[in-house]
Amino acid sequence: MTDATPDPATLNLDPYWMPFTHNRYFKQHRPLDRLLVGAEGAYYTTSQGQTLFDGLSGLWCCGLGHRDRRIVEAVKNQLDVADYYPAFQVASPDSFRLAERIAKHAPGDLDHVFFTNSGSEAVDTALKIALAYHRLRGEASRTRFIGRERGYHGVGFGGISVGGMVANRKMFAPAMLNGVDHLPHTHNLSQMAFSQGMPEWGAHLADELERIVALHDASTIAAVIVEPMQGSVGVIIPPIGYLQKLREICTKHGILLIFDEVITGFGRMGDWFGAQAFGVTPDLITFAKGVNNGTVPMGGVIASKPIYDAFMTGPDYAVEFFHGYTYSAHALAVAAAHATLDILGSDDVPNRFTALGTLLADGVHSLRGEPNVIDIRNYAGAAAVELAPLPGKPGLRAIRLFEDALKRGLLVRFTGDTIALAPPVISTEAEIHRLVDTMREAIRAVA
Ligand code: PXG
Ligand code: PLP
Repeated sequence: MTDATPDPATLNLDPYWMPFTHNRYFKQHRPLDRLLVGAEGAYYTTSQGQTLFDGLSGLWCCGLGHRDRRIVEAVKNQLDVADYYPAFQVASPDSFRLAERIAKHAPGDLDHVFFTNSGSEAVDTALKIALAYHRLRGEASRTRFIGRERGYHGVGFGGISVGGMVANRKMFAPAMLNGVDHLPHTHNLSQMAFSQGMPEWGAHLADELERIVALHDASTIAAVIVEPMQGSVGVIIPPIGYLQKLREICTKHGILLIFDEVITGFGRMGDWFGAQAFGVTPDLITFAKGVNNGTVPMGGVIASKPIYDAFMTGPDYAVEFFHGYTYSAHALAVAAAHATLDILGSDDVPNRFTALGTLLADGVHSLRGEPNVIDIRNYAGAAAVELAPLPGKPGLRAIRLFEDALKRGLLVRFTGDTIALAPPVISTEAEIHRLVDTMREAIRAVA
């Protein structure tokens, strides 16, 4: 806190409309331990001077930990050179180089990168690319998107239409994209509770796509969009063989497969992308968050060569894709991304997430048998502990756990009654043990 920072105790909380937050509760309770004033390594500092272990790497975005000097220097140096370059009709060499580097690590023939500023924008961009692609190829009837129950694809109108989190959609039903259908989600406690890694049960749920295709006819479907691992809804790991089946069915029917890798991209799954971790190559990948460790807003879409090529028609002086953002490939975001990719490579980050995942898995699965724990899930650098809801009050037990854990110096994320964990890759073995011990204490405290 600098001298110019107002005293948190008298701070006016009212004008800031907080995103995805219970504003009235927050502002009435004035939780000073939830006012963050600093970040370093795997920890935040609160306005009360307490340190909090960062159990979700920010909101899944700071996987390398906070303020790695190499990223900090890169952004500072960029500011000494240029603050902003327009993105339309001009670009910096660094933007071209960044696209080349990201394409190099993308799976298969995904080799062209379109930059956005968030995951939500990346999703809307990918959906627009899919629609335009089919139209350019003379298949303008392919307009439907297939999402998945419990999916999270951000908060744009496209993203909530294909998304499957009911609270995010119900208010906006009249403004949804037309013709969207949804695959069933793959979370089934009676079949897969306490699975370690990928559940063995559930690949057959991908066959639902055949039913949906038969219902609507393939000629009306543009794309299927799924998160390889569902993050926001509480870490739902794909069943063995499930994503492969989706791929086969999409290919068979000429439907594009979009992997929304906003959470799974850039190391968290133990590989550069979830696509490689799970061994399935989509046609489009959306990314954000980890691309520059959450340092400056950035997202994007990686498109396969055939998709990019389909746009490259018409007179060569004409714009091929009428889409873009003022801040696409923002100079500071690009600088942070180059430094992040350097670290991902030089520090062997994807493999270290696999190693961290082993520690995390051993730790979280030891919570089995603690009060009200009804499921534990994990894959590489992500894990979740699901609690039985309090009767008639879904979500309240997790809120209580969240608040109890904060008092013990641990910041986690809850969704429904599930606690999600995704610590930074720099976490030590002792820190992971401490994370699990704190979870155990908090679970017992709210029992
Ligand atoms: N797609 C996926 C798969 C995401 O996880 C988005 C799109 C949207 O990205 P933006 O940058 O527009 O927020 C996301 C974002 C959580 C949590 O607690 C997850 C996200 C965002 C905030 C919190 O799990 N995912
Ligand atoms: N609204 C207005 C009036 C604008 O002029 C612009 C961009 O020029 C936008 C919205 C879109 O903003 P962005 O490019 O940051 O998404």
